[in-house]
Amino acid sequence: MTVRVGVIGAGWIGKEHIRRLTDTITGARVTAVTDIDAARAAEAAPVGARVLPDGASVVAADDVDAVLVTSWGPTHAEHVLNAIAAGKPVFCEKPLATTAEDCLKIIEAEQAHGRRLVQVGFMRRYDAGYRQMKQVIESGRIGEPLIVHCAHRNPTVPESYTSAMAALDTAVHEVDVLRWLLDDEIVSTQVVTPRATGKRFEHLRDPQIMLFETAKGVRIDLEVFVNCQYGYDIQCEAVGEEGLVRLPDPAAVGVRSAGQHSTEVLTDWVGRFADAFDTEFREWIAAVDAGNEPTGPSAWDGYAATVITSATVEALESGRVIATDLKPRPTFYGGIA
Ligand code: NAD
Ligand code: ISE
Repeated sequence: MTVRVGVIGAGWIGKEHIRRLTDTITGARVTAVTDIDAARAAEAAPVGARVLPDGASVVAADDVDAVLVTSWGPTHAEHVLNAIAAGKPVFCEKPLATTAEDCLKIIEAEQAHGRRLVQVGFMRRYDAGYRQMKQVIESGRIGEPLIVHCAHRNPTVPESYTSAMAALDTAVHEVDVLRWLLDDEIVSTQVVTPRATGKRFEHLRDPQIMLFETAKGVRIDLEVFVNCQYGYDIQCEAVGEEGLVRLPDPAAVGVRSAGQHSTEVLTDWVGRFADAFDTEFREWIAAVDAGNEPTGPSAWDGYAATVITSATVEALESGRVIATDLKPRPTFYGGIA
């Protein structure tokens, strides 16, 4: 069967995912697209797809089996709740919702429905390097993890990017992937700010060093540096009792030329995680097609990420260590991973 997908939000990543569902993944077809900018929706809609006036009409459409939400974060909760009410599987780009209250409404609605319908777009869980790291940690080869060192660097960000977005928009990926990698929960968060780079818009705190503590006592340091200039660079190294495991850099040829040996550094997340996005959608479409619950990041993971990143913003603004204060995890959502 072909899964017929309706897309809400035809901006940067909406277009990327429409292209992916149309040209890369088998078993899916985009049948409806909407955007508050109708011209953008028309431009992004593949041949044969209808342009609909709003998210509610996409969710309700008879030729839409599953919904993809790629609109702005503050609009996600409304679309996800509509999809749950219609009993349709919904893939929501991160964040699930911008407030803990809205995430909890989604969690309640999904539990009332009785089975999982929601998957959140934390694609790093589908990256081959992170998956290998998880296998090594679970095999026990490095012993119990004790410390994780991470860096999340973007070359530049636009003037609209705020200091809070370092946690809410950027570090949110590490928050999710580390909870999954360690099978552990983040219980406190703190931010320290080194000397600010001169290559930033004046209002922005950049770089930031985030310090997380997990329930098992693992300490995580994460450098978020969104004006690093040189490229898009994701680093992660877990140190255990008997060894360490490090995220591989993307494969790149070594070039020897003009007296130098060099390898390329990628410049954006689109290229760095292209394979992860493909795998993420392949697995999601396969689950929808088989009538199974999604196996990827759940509404609970989306809730946890929103609570932890919001606490990190509070930590930045107050200079204090902030407890993350998550609600007890419902059995409906199983274990951390
Ligand atoms: P964007 O601004 O390029 O696109 C968003 C689009 O949504 C715009 O075209 C806007 O007109 C439309 N829109 C907004 N509200 C709408 C609504 N209620 N109904 C229909 N359309 C609506 O933004 P983007 O970079 O594509 O980001 C979109 C989402 O994807 C964000 O939540 C962002 O955090 C997430 N994102 C995830 C990743 C990742 O690595 N997984 C990367 C980039 C963006
Ligand atoms: C963006 O929204 C993403 O999700 C990217 O993966 C991240 O690297 C970037 O910092 C965010 O702004």
